[in-house]
Amino acid sequence: MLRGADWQGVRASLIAELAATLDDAARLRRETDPLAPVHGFTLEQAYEIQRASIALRHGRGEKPVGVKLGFTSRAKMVQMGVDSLIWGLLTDAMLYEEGATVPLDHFIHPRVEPELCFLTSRPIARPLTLLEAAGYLAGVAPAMEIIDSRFRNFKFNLEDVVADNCSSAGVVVGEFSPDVGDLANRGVTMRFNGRPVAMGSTGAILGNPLRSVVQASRLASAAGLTLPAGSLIMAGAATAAEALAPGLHVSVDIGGLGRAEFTTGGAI
Ligand code: OOG
Ligand code: MG
Repeated sequence: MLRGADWQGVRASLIAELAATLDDAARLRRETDPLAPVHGFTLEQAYEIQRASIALRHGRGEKPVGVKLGFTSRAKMVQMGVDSLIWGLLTDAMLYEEGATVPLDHFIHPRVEPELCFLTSRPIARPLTLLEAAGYLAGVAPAMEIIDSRFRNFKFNLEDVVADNCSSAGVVVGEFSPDVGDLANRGVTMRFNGRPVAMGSTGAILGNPLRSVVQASRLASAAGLTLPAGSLIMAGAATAAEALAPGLHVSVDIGGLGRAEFTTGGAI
């Protein structure tokens, strides 16, 4: 029988192994089968796998740039069949220049979704209230997230998507505006080659996307992390995601905040 210390060792090596599986899948653009149903890890362990996979990226020189929230809107929960708010960690390798070409051969089966991106002005080291949140922000920008689940056919349960760093793959951020006070009902339109493919309101994000900052502060504090000044917080998608294909001009317009855009290049 394994004693306590041995169990710890077995568990730690399984977490490292699953983190490497997901990291390889992302690096080599190779889908993997679901892991949670086979290995039966908990949500807490899923976050440990996520941390371990991000540590592999940091080991290759990638730098932390902020966090992303997932499933902050009904539209996303319904599309993916997962109904809990989740969060993942962003690195500089995931930043794609706004207005530029995003090579699709970096991904397995990429999708894009319209978001808002916050920029923090002060370190966040404790849970914030909604009233406090604006005081910790330097600005907000129209943004899009490119998600690319490492799981076959983009199918996963809650534990698997958390272990997979919440499908994080790319972030495109437009120009920051300093006015973060009144974001609860701005129109959101995402277009492919000028044709609207997703429309909604920023209110779809937790009723008010500033709540994503509150949630990020809570989640980071609970995990013992401080978000440094200058961190990005991706608020979560306002609408369902759309599959990307080569040769698209992709844009998002957010009322009063302007536009973010990119084109897709290369084959998937
Ligand atoms: C998981 C990530 C969800 C969002 O904005 O809700 C997410 C996924 O849909 O693959 O990023
Ligand atoms: Mg997202």
